[in-house]
Amino acid sequence: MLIPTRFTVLTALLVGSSVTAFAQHAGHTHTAAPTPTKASTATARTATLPLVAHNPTIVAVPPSITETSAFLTVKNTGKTAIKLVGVRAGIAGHSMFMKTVKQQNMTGMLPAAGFVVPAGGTLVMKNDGDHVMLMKLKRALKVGEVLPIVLQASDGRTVTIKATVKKP
Ligand SMILES: [Cu+2]
Repeated sequence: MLIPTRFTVLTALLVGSSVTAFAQHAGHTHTAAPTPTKASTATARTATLPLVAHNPTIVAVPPSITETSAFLTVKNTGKTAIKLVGVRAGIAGHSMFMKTVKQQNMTGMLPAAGFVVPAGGTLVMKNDGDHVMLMKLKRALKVGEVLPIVLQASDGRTVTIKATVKKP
């Protein structure tokens, strides 16, 4: 997949970066392994995806930074594969899936159309792999607060994940 030339993350994030091929962002700098916590998968309306989230985390960023990333592991407890095609969060004006790409000595991110969670399997979203980008944050994040992130599948089903803001 080619990087759209007018992709805003690129122009916003390449300032001050020595990497020119890919987007980079502050949310990717964390290396600490988060401790597992009990995950909540929230409110069923009509069709809730059979996804159980583990350790859903939104990376804390300073108030001057208006975008961050979110990481979590989701287990598909259903009998069919789930294709995640959308993500949204009330805290962010724009949310999207991204994947980490390594090329030669450069690491960066590219937009991802979606991720598949195999039946009975897990999808790991982490700082150096697939992840969620939360852009155009509407206010400063507070460490420890819990914010909902909605994942949507290709069949329209959704699940709301409650993610905790944590320092990198
Ligand atoms: Cu990213």
